[in-house]
Amino acid sequence: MVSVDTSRVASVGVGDWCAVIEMEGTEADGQSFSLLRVFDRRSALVRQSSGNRTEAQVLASNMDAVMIVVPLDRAISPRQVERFLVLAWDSGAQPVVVLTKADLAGKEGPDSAQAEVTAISGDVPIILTSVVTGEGMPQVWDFVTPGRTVALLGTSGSGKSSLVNALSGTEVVVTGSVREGDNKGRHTTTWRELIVVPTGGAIIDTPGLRELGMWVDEDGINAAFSDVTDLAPLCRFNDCAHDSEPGCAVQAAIASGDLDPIRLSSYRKLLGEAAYAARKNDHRLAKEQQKIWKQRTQEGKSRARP
Ligand SMILES: Nc1nc2c(ncn2[C@@H]2O[C@H](COP(=O)(O)OP(=O)(O)OP(=O)(O)O)[C@@H](O)[C@H]2O)c(=O)[nH]1
Ligand SMILES: [Mg+2]
Ligand SMILES: [Zn+2]
Repeated sequence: MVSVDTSRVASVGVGDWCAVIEMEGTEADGQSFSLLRVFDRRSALVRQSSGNRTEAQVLASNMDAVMIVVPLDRAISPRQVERFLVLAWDSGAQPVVVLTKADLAGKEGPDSAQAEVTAISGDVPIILTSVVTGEGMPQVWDFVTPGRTVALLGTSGSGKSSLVNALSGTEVVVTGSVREGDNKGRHTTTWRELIVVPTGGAIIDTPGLRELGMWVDEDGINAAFSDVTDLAPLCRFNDCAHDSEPGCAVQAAIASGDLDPIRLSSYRKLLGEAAYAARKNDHRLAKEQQKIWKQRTQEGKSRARP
């Protein structure tokens, strides 16, 4: 038995690098450690906690890549994949999309799924896999080379734990069946776990996420929507809102069919959500906003005066 006393640090999560000290003679049947320090994270997957909406929850940290696991046994939800991509970009690690269950996708399925995902993921690598046929597994291995850590992100039943087992060559984590009818998972994995796989790397398996509160700053969203943000510098006005301003490159791309208008509305929606979360959770920011609104109201009033 190994026991760890975490009372000295504020928070510690899967993937964190820590300094520990071995305690003597405290555990009769094993080793006992006291956690002294959690080192700064070089990347972190953070979401708004679902239970307590005012708290950020670190799902995994210090990973090199985040694999967004998208199953092909059900329809793809582009808006959900977009959210996963924002979270992955925001983490500071490299995003990768892994399409799973290629064996269940039928003949045309993989190609159309790849096209659908590419439309929202841009240059992010996409790997088509099946743990049944072994397809795509070498490409997954390439991301889990010695010393590298990969975190898996996706809905329940998407095949995250199955990937871990396929990489390990044995059943190291439990997998579950999906419900008939909607192919949804049953939340088989209930905790986050780091598993060292035979390739020498490590994988962080996570429970399927039901909802994804945005706890990200604008940078993560801008990176995930580079198809929109790359166009902004081409707009005639620096502060273009991409509505009906003359010379708007974003609206021009929509008119020519180069940009799906849904991408612009998703981008705005997520920015709005992130700003809302920040306002709600960051008191200092809230105060600043109040000041700005007050100032604006006063300006409005003075402008209204004759
Ligand atoms: N046919 C087929 N089934 C797969 C594949 N990958 C996973 N599955 C099945 O999909 C179901 C769900 O897989 P899991 O690996 O438990 O999914 P998960 O993402 O870990 O789910 P949670 O732990 O609930 O978040 C299981 O019945 C797996 O056997 C695949 O490549 N092909
Ligand atoms: Mg699982
Ligand atoms: Zn514009």
